[in-house]
Amino acid sequence: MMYCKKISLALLLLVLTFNGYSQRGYDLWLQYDEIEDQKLSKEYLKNVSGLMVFGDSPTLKAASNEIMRAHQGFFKKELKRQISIKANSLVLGTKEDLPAYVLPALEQDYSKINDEGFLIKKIKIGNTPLIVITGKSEVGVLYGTFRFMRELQLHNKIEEIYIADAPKIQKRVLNHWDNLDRTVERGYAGFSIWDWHHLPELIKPEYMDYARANASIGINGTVLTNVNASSLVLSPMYIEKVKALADIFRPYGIQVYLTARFSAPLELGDLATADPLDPEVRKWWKDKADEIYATIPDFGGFLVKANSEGQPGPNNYGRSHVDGANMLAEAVAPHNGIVMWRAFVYSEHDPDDRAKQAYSEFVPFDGQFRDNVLVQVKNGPIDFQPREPFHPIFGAMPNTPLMMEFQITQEYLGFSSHLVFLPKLFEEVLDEDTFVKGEGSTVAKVIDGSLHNKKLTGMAGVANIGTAKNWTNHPFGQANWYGFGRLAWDPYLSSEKIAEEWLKMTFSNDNEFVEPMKEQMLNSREAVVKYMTPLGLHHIMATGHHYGPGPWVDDLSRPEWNPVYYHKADSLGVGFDRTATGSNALEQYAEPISQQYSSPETTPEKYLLWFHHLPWDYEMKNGKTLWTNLALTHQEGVEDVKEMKSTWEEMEEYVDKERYERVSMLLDIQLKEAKWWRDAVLSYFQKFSDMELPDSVPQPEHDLEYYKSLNHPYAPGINPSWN
Ligand code: BDP
Repeated sequence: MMYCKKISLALLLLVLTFNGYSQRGYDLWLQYDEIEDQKLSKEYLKNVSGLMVFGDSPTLKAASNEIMRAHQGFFKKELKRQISIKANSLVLGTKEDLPAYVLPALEQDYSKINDEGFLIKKIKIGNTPLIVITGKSEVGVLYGTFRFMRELQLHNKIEEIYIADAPKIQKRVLNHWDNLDRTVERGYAGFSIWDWHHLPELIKPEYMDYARANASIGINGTVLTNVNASSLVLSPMYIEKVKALADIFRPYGIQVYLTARFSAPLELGDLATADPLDPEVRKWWKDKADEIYATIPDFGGFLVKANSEGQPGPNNYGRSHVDGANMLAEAVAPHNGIVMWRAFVYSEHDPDDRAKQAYSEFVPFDGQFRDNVLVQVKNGPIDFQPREPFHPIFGAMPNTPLMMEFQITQEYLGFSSHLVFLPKLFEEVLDEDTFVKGEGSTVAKVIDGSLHNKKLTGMAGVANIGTAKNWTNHPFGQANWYGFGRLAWDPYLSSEKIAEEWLKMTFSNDNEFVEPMKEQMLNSREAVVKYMTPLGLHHIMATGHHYGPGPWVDDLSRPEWNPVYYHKADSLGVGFDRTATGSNALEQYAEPISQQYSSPETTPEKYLLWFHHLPWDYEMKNGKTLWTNLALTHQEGVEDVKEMKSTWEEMEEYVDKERYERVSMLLDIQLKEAKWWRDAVLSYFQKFSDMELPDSVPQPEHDLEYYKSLNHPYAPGINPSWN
């Protein structure tokens, strides 16, 4: 009997421990860990003795529930709810709902924020000190609440707290490339979190936690379905399911959007055409929009991938992107909906450089889209590479609202196995100068609308979320979700600040942990560029799944699907000549970029082979040849991963066992794969350069044939319809 009890106790402990650990991963950056510093915790408790909420809408309930939960975590005791304001109350409410006697202390401040913004302010009413969290809307109050808790998580002082903050970008949207069968295109964290089969009845707690996490960083929209879309999601049965999700997300300020398959009128509507100028087709979309809005009144609108990679679109009927986008925009306009029309287009029938095609096709349409259309442009002109120059469209469509599309899922950056802190990449793109209106015309200013005075603005991130217990599989993948949200809120934030916040909120406030790990995170993006595609190389991943190196691939049906198209290596050299002697993609950039990058000597070396085809013995700035630099940089990438690993090994005491071990194992994979990249790419290019590796670069472990023979048919993230 005793023995049985012991076993069950041990089992219980095991279960509890296991749950405890998994819970840490599941809770993302909303850990609300106990504040152990007594002085600090006393100061907080002195300033927040109870909670007084004005208003009882679901959004304010969500805000107060979150505070209660956080307070419990920070101080291991419940926060008292009050029915009237007392000294040191934490007061929540919109401008409209706060009692009149509080407003004079805030009046000046409201002018500093927009409708989604918030104020957190320590005020005194007579002798009564209060901290007020307010905004012009309920969701503003919710954002302020999350911000207040972040201040506590970061152990910042609140004694004299004053924060006025508001999002600089309007549509801050996750794009889920989730299919209705729950596979996720380019998803590396399990299956889709949308359990379509059980919706609308079964509401999973994950839906709510997803909404909390997004609201905590200000994300206010989610496109539930893949850009390679199924029209079925627009059928009545699915609209009911979408409604169930919209109902859960609404209190958190999150609108749902769907991808619209352009041929839906044929597939669902029994029409003979999907021609956007056909009156019946236009009516079909209008009716469809009305039907959706009747069920989901705050539906956000549509995201569309048209005439790209085999998807149907207006070109099928001899019509343009403008015809297609405007037709859909007209259908959703009466309901305040928007259309996010993607500029990710290139064609196998166009012999021109793929990097030029989207610009060539879209720029002539500048100013012709309806005002509820955002043209959604990927950060670079090819496709979410470890490094690309910014997309030239950002400097060329001043009369069109342009939406940034980043990829949070790491399709070309090591899937969910590699630690790569993407805000560093995002920041690099946002800080680039397009020069469209002279110096200082940064991509960030195009996106936030300030450069061209645009009302409608947006940023999209292709989600890295799945059914993995910790959402993203790699614990550090969460930082990319977090960082995307933070930059969508404020595209001028530094990646350093984001890394620091995230580390403190997710793991530990201890500087001995935060400082070295922050440095590793900030280096991690450059590391992946170095071991995969240094010096401007791009798209040399194995094809299809994009897992691992494949610079040798040359046998795919479309020329621009083959890596050899991008590096153009031969015995004379390597790189894509995009200057006037080559494809002249460079002319799509404004002066002085087009001038500066036209010569290899004045091109930043990080973009060298993006714009130039250069001899293997070309002398670079450090006096060494291109070949030697290529080899050394790959090696540096490997060394960087080793350093990441050894830094992490010193962090064991700051991290729970499960997350510690998971990251350790993933770093082992990353190191193995970084070496694989170095060895495979260098053995392949050596065939052309015919030059020796520098001494400090180890000889590849295997010959080129070995690397070519590696085959990964079941690498994750592939759309099953491609098989
Ligand atoms: C590429 C992906 C492909 C997507 C496409 C897109 O390989 O799966 O469908 O982009 O963005 O990066 O439409």
